[in-house]
Amino acid sequence: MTIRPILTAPDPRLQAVSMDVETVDSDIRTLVDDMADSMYAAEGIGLAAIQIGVAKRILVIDLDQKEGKKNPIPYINPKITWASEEMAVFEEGCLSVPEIWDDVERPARIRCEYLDRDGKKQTLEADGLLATCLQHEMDHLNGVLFIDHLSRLKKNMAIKKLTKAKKLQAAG
Ligand code: K2U
Ligand code: ZN
Repeated sequence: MTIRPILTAPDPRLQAVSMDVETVDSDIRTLVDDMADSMYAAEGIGLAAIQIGVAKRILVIDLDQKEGKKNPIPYINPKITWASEEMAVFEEGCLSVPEIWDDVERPARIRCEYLDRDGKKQTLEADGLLATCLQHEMDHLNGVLFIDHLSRLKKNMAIKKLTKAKKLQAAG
């Protein structure tokens, strides 16, 4: 059980493009477990490895958290192979963009390929919150935050608020 600190914007490390995992081995499985521990500690439902400073193309998502039941699903080297023309809007937040929430429009349904924790190839068709969360997390793997999808004005306001919060946090 290792809870690792979650990077918060503004932080240049969150803009890194993460690298594919070559081999799904025990080190990768330990990283996946640490990601899940860190996500639960922050009361999130999804987390990308870059959010704990590791530039590998790995996500963990758990939409089923009920009464302490945990079912963290790892997605290693995830790729979107199809996205619907139909769009959906969700109010998004992010553990790396604290205290900011806003509507983001994304494809309503996606098809995704990924490796599971045994390195086995899986395919998935997702809609609803899972489709949104997968796309949000896969943005992280390309150094993109949900605020990058907002208007210039809203994004600049968000960065100003995040920068001020970081300065106050550093001042103690
Ligand atoms: O990257 C993240 O932090 C993942 C989000 C999951 C998510 C974002 C957008 C749409 C669907 C899911 C967090 O794990 S959950 C949202 C959140 C944000 C701040 C604090 C607590 C929870
Ligand atoms: Zn996020």
